[in-house]
Amino acid sequence: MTLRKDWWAYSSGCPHLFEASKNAAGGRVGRRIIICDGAESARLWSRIGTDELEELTWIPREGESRARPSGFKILQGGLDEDALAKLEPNDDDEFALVSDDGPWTRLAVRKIRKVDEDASILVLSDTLTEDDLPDHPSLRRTGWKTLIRDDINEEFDHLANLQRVVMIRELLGPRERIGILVQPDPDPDGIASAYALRALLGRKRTTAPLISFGDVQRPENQALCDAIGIEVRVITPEEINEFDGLVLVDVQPNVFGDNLPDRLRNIDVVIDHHPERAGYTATIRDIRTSYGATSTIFTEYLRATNTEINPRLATALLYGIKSDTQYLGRETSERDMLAFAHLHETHSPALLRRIERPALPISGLHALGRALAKSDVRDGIHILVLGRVREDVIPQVADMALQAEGAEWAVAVGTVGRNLVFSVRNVGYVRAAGEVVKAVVEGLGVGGGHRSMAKGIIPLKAFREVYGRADRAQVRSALYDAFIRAIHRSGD
Ligand SMILES: [Mn+2]
Repeated sequence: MTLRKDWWAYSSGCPHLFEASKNAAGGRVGRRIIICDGAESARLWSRIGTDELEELTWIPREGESRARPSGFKILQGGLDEDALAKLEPNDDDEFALVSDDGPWTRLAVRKIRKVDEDASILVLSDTLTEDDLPDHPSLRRTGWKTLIRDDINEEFDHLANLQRVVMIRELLGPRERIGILVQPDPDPDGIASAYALRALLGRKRTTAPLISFGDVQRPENQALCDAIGIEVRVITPEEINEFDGLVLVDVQPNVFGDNLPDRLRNIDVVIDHHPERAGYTATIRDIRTSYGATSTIFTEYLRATNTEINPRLATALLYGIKSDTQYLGRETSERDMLAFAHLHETHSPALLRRIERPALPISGLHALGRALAKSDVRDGIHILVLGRVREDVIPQVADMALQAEGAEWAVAVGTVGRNLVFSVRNVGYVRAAGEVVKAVVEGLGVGGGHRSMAKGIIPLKAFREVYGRADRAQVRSALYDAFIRAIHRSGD
């Protein structure tokens, strides 16, 4: 039996290590160069307080006392490229201009661009609007007198994300056909992220198709594609050469095996949250291992660029975060929470329901009816024996079975092909479901999972060899005994 790494999960997640943050928005390397247009704005800024790697400068207005606002240095030479060049800005540095003065701000942007053409610039102003400001791709504006330190940091995070998107757009803009590659049998996080990238690039499926080496298989992932209207095109490794732009989303090339085609060793962009892998080059890489979902990165991109997030896109990304983090439970960062909250405002609950509750076949409901007639909860274990059913019915029944009064464990078991397949759920504060299932199938089949959800497969043949028959009563009592033993097994 060959199994994918997360084959047991119902809501398909992608397990990955939880590492320290080291990315554009998190582990800052550059300085922030703050330039205030006079003593008043400088004083207001010093009240907000200063952060690491912030260089505070001000330029006195005409006739203004040159008394130094605390923490500030005067920008010697005024608003001039020589003065700015003395600050020795490098590529990682970011600028902030604090001013309500239109001509001053426009001049400042021009001068900064002379020193660093692609500079990231945050304009903090309560009176100036976007129309008052010069066109510059990496420029953001926000009001500021009501801001506190956290808001300022958030604005700089937006600015860093904006800069990323500007680079990606610059790189991919001239390309004719861009392939957005997700993993084989892509999960919701990959699908939603790829869909968001296309929105960010302002492209259509003809010039930026979502591509994969393997079809979308799970019913709930297919439901996502159907509900949102997303097409994932399955291609062969040779067809990858038809694209003059290649972006990998929620995946890195190592996933595709050891004998990679050249095109997959040299890609244009990778955006992912799995641990960084070697063995390939990418012109732009944005890998944030502290994030619970790639969808969170894309939500930040969309926000930073003020790109409209319509209800369909919001629903797809929200579902991507929800399924990769198991509803903000597992490996979730504050970033995931913030993105989730932002998406929640615009998502469509009706669409989300359609995705999360895939249609059950009537035959599956009949099997459920028969199983319910015989069900009871003993020692906190609720077992439903379904007989022969479509495989996707089993995890849905397990979800439901945990609602039985007194149940700490729910087990739904069905016959699929020549196997007994069972899904397990628990209330979370008991022994980990994955460990228990491993113990239950020991010597009989395969199994594994998370803390609160797991799956096991036992070939009917193996079951009969041990228990004689494989009728419903026997399956129920054998599983019950095995679960009791596994749950109460001492030690590990
Ligand atoms: Mn993911």
